[in-house]
Order: sequence, then C-alpha cells, then structure tokens
Amino acid sequence: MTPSETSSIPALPKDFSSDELTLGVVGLGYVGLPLAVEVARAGIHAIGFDVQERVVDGVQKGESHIQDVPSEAVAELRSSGRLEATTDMSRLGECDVISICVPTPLGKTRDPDISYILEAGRTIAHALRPGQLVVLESTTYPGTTREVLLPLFEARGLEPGRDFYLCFSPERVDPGNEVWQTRNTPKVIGGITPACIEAGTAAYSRFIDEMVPVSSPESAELVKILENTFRAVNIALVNETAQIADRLGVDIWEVIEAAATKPFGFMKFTPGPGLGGHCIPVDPHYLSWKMRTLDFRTRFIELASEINSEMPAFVVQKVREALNRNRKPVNGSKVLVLGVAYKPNIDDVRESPAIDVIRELEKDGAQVEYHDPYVPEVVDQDRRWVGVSLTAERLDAADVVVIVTDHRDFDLEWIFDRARILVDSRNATGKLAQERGEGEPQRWIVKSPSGSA
Ligand code: SAJ
Repeated sequence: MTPSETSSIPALPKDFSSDELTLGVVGLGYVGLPLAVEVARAGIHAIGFDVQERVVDGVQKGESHIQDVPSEAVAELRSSGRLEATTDMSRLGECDVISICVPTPLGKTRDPDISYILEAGRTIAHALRPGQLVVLESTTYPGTTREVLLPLFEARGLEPGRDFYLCFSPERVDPGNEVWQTRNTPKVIGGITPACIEAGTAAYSRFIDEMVPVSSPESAELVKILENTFRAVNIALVNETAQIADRLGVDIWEVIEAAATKPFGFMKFTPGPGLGGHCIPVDPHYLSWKMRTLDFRTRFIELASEINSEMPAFVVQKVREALNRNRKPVNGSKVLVLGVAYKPNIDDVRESPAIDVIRELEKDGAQVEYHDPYVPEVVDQDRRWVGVSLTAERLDAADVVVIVTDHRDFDLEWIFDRARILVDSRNATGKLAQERGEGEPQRWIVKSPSGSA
C-alpha cells in the first residue's frame, strides 16, 4: 500500500463499542475456543479460524472439542449466529479485532518454536486492512510482538497506532478451573503505542471483566513468563524439599500443611510426580532462550527444570523400594498406573510426567497398564498405550498400584483396600493410610504388606 493510499485511511474506530463488531480468533484450542465463546456471549460476532477441518467442522456443528467448553454453549451460540468457524483465512479481513491463540511449544532441541505465530502473522499480514486491532495471546518470549509480528504488518505500509493496532495480552486459562474462567480472570494487555493499548483495552473490555493495561508488549510478555516461572520454581522448591524430607524420614505433606497455616508470607505448593502441561514446563524456557541471546543465564528456571524433571524417577524409585520390600523385582512385576493426565480432572497428557514414569518402569522390565477415566489412550513419540478399565480383578492382579494423577473420580478407599502394594505420588490416600496404621512415615509408599524396610 503506497503512502498516499495510507493517508486516506479512515479514522480508526477508537472505542470498538459498536455492536456490529467482528472478532476473529486464530487457533481454537484450550485458549481460543473459550475466548471465542466469551466474545460471542458478549454479543460480538465471533469467527474462529483454525487450520484443522475437524475442529472447524465440530464448532460449525455446535460441538466442543475442549473439555472446559460445553457443547451446549457452542450450539447455542451457533444457533444465535454469533459464533462461526472457518478454515478460510481470507475472511480475516472481515474482522475488526484478531486474537492470535496458537501453540508455542518447544522444538526438538527445547528451543522456542514460534512457527505457529509466524504462520498466523503472515496470514494476518496478508489480509490486514486499516482499522484492525491484532492481539497476540500465545505465551512467548519478551520481544516477539515487536520483533516478529510488527515487521510483518509494517511491510504492508501500515503504521501501528495510526493505521492498525498491535497488542500482546497473555492468556491465563487454567484448564479444569471451574471458578476462574476467561471472562472473570483479570487480563493484562500491552501495546506497541498508547493508542494500541487504548484500543486493545476498549475492545477486550467488551468481554473481559477486568483489563490490566501495561506500558508495552514486552512488559505483558514478561508478566506471563513471570507467572509461570513463579509456579515452576515453587513447585521445584517443594519437590526438592520432598526429596529432603524423604531422606529425613519426614512426611512432606504434613510439613507443607503445617507451613500453610502461616497466614502471610507463604504460598502452598505440593510435591508430585513432576511438571506436566503445555505451559509451566515450557514457557520459562522461552525466557531462558531469549536471555541466552543476551548473554544472561536464567539460573532459577534451569535449576527448577532440573529438579522437576527428577520427580518421575523419584516415583519409580519408590515403586522399586516397595516391590523390593516384598522381595519382588521390578522386572516382570505387574504395575497398574492410575491417572496419566498431567494434572487431576482433565484429559490432557502433554508433557505428562506419567509418561516418564511408565517408560522408566517398562525400561526396568515391568508390565505396565494404566487406567485414566479421562484419557482412553496415550500416543507419545514411538509408543502408544491404551488405557484399561479399573476393576477389582485388575487391582488384585497388580503387584503394585501407583497413583500418578489423583482424579476426583477415583474411589480411593476401594483402591486402597484392594491394592496389595500402593505407591501414591499425590498424597491422595495419605489420610487413609494413617487411619489404617499403614505405610511409611514419608507417605509415598502408603501400603506394603511387609510394612517399612
Ligand atoms: N503441580 C505440582 N504441584 C503444585 C501445582 C502444580 O506438582 O503445587 C503440577 C501439576 O500437577 C501439573 C503442573 O504442575 O503437572 C502444572 O500445573 P498447573 O496447576 O500450573 O496447571 P496448568 O499448567 O494447567 O495451568 C497453568 C495455570 N494454572 C494455575 O495458575 C493454577 C496458569 O499457571 C496458567 O494460566 C496456565 O498454566 C497457562 O496456560 O500458562
């Protein structure tokens, strides 16, 4: 677009208050679909863009592929005509606002993979027209919005804050959280220019209860990484403390419960089998990578990652100890793993530590089966595991039962009573074991016929 053409650009719609607003969401995953639904519920025409036909067809038919979004909500918004989905990226030109909610995984070498952001940016740049607001939501390293997306849009001869708006607003979706959802979770937003921040705040205020403007996209990008690094580091702290308590013969969960009685200055985190999900184990590494390019080492992130990655092996060591006390080698033992999702009550297995636990046990020759009511099968790299039903026979037949993820659906008393040996990485049955006078003081091996070593 030549400078003379841009000078005739109509004034940007400053407040995005008009009802005939159209908002496009690029990427209909666990962030994008809830966002599109919230936007449509607010009376704004929401168009979901996704490259997967299956995803688009599902939404068009009024079905949800995301556990936290009921299909009824999608169907209702489809019938009201406020929500639609398409693979036709040329329709991006119809949108006044475009939110980018694509994955930001780590590549094979654990470096950021921003190929999805680049692909979305190029597609949007192609359709970009004067007056549009573009908001990147995908978690990424500070600088991505300005260094990667902005040049793609400026190449069209458009100037941010004058011809279009560009912001970063991190997603804060907590899968499975029934209290804090897209609409009522405060949302941070930073823009390339003050006018961008003003436009982004005005647009998002139409469907988000509380907006939190900050001075730049870099600030908003770092807010998100700090939030997730905070969790990764504190989870690593309790995981290391769990290893310390184990060696001291102390019940780590008793220690944490007691520490959590401090009414100020302490925040409870609990040890477990490791760090799963597509955010907490991943996002901090985006900052590590960026800071390495600036010759700075993010030591907390690297140490936290190291400690959290030790936990699957720690759980397998507990299984080994429990079998050993009963004069059973791991090799040839039947192990039943309960819960493979990366955290309770969801169906997502990305980066799940349960997969590391299963692989490690199989490496030692164990015959491993898993049961997870949310996860019928697991495919990871070269392997595929199919979940089994949880029956009394299976519990009786297992040499050891291992709770890796404690879904609320589990009948813990039944499991505790039927399991011959029970290893519990989430302290789901700690109280039961205490009531029954069973298990080791450290609470990881909660039931073992031979008692403690
Ligand atoms: N975990 C522990 N101990 C804890 C808390 C969590 O071992 O005390 C483990 C979980 O089992 C899980 C992993 O850490 O494997 C991540 O758990 P998470 O509760 O952080 O859950 P995510 O990754 O699904 O969602 C998080 C959001 N969760 C919370 O804030 C509670 C939030 O940090 C982000 O909005 C989201 O990641 C994201 O998308 O970044």
